[in-house]
Amino acid sequence: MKPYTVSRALFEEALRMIPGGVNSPVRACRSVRRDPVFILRGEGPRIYDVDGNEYLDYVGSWGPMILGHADPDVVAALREAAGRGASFGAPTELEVDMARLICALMPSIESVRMVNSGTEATMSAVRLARAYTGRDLLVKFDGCYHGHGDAFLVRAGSGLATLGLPASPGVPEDVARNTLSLPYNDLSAFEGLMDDAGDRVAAVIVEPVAGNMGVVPPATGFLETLRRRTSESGSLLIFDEVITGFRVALGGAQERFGVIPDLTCLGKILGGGLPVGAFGGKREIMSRLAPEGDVYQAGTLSGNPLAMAAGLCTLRKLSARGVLESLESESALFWEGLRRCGTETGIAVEVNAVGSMGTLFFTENPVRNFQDAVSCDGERFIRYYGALLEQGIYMAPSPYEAMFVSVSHGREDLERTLEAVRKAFQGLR
Ligand code: KE4
Repeated sequence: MKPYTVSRALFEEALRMIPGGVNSPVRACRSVRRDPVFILRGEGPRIYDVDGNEYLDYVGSWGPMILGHADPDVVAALREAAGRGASFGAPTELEVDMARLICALMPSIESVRMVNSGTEATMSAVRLARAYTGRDLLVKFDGCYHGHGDAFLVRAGSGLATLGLPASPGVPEDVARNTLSLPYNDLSAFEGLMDDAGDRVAAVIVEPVAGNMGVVPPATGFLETLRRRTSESGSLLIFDEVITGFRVALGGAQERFGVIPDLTCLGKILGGGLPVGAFGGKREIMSRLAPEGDVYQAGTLSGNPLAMAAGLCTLRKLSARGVLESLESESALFWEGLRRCGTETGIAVEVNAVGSMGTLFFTENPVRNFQDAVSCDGERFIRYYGALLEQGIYMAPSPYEAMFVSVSHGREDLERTLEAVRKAFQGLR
């Protein structure tokens, strides 16, 4: 790799004006003890840093870039929309097109509201659930991350887990006390809580496939039990599909696993790389939202034409015959290849994956919840991360994130990555 001269100079200047030098904590690469590289551009599965280094990218902007970077059709759609004006603060046809497409792809969504981030989607969905049920308690699961809204910063995953922050200062006690967090996949803990307090629970929010403690699939019966007990208790089930939506199936995890939530939160892929989020569900619930109802939620740039144009183009390309199926089968070969790298080099690894999202854990035990994830070998991850980066493979700088295969990753890209992983593992022995 070429020296990171320009990245280092930019980071030094950024540190003087931006907290931690980054606009989102996990980008700072602190947990892997490196300074971040600054990215100049991307194309397909590749990104290029400001020092002229090339990388195969498995972060994909943390999920949105499922088609790969600078997809020509998405760029053309963006150019065309930008030429007509970036934002009007008034309804546009693109928003109707997007609502129609979301409702068609996810039939549990009869009505949907666009917002500008996954965090806005989840915090709005919880406010709506509390209003609709007249209850306050929120149930989440350890290691799941639903954005940085106050209600969610309790034993959360992603950046909080990466930085070892169990919660966050600034969240008032009387907010945190209304959020109960249980071990993911722990049916007895959940059943016990619902036995004791189910009639006070406004909503249960879950990543139907966890992606923020590393990837952890739902155990058999987990989602079904959440569905059954929330229905019985009059609580709402909220699927946070910000990562899984349009990835693990066009209709998200709810299509893949056949469990239907009351509300769904979306983001990432939905905007094709532009700032976007959405939440939706049964019309009876959504009709409580202003201006139809009395639950307030708003946003200057919600449904803005640029994000709609990029998102519509992305979803339409994903919906083309065979695209997701091919991504799924290529990804399955890749995850199997990662497991084989461990076997061939004698490095104990577990690879959890659903569709094109997956995580490699340095452990010889299954990883079924947050406690399992934090028990993995963090030092090995740090050495693995650095060895891959030096070989031009760009992974998430945290063991508590997903890696994403995109439509643009070719078989030879994946093979090259496996070769680099094999070399990295040899250096770990
Ligand atoms: P945003 O507010 O960052 O758009 O979305 C929050 C969010 C909600 N729900 C889930 C399941 C999510 O994964 C996220 C955000 N994901 C992280 C990475 N796993 C964003 C990366 C970052 O914080 O920089």
